[in-house]
Amino acid sequence: MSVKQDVLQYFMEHKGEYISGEELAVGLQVSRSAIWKAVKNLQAEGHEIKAVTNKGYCLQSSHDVLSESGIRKYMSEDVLNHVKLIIENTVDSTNTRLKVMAGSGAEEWTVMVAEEQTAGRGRMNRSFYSPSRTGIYMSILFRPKISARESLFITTMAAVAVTKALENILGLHPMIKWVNDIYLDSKKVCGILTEAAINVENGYLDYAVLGIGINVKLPEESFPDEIKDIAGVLSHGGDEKEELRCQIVAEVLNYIYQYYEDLEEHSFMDEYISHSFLIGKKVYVVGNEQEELFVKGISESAGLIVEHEDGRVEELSSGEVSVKTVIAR
Ligand code: BT5
Repeated sequence: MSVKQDVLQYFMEHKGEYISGEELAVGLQVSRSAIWKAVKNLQAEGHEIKAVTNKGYCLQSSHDVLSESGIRKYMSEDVLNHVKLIIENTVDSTNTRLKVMAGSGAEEWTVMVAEEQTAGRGRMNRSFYSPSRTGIYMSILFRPKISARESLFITTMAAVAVTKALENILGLHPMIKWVNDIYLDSKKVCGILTEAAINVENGYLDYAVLGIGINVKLPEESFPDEIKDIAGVLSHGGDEKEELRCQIVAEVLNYIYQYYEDLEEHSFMDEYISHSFLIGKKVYVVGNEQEELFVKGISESAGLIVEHEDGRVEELSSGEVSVKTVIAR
């Protein structure tokens, strides 16, 4: 661990107490100036650390900052060794930023996490509301040797990773709404957007940028009218877990790393299907609200298997259609 991480750890163990620079230096066996530098860096990351003459430093009790040291603490060894983590305060869109970086040769496993997005994007030019400090907006750069068709499995892999991470950390039971949304209590708490560039010479991807947006807490001003009936959050405050957002980012990366290793095996598809929100429900295709379709299942190629009113069974491809659940009408 770095001095910065050690100092943060020490603060966490003595939360609310004043600790002198000297005590820290002796306790961690580093120089006073190293402590001073670490504290400055932690403050710059957004940790609220109060410094009072003759008393020392004190980590204020409530903080949930997305920091590199906070996230790294919860990463598996493999992820720690591979990820290049970039933390930003405000960006237009982490996907947009990472796509630009990908075009200039950024390495696989470059990960950008932001506190806020001013132009967060969903599929088909829809927007993703990304207010400051209450959500997680993260993107990961991959350079897999797969075809465009296979890139769909980056999205399904991520959906399972988010679901498993939320189960592990918060004991929640989120469901996956085909193909890229995560639902909790019938509200959307997470959206996933995978964007890719194809190498036209060999038909493989040049890169893929996987973007994940999660509503962790209710935004200060609540959700805007357009989405207030759709959007949900993971936590309604109260007894909140320490460093919740950092833990979620790290755990999502831990699962993605594991699944990505055998992306072509689609080993996560069983979990994807067993967490399906739509199977057994009635849906309609956006743009054709007249016909109700019954969802029979999800195929191995991640298509939605639906039964038409006349009994005809069809497999819908996520690239072509969006579906919505039928609310009793
Ligand atoms: C998505 O698209 O849900 C994909 C969202 C991906 C967001 C991440 S954040 C990091 C990375 N950087 C980006 O710029 N994007 C990615 P889609 O399935 O098309 O859903 C979009 C629709 O979800 C909108 O039209 C709204 O109806 C709804 N929506 C928008 N913001 C939401 C929010 N915060 N929570 C829940 N629903 C939302």
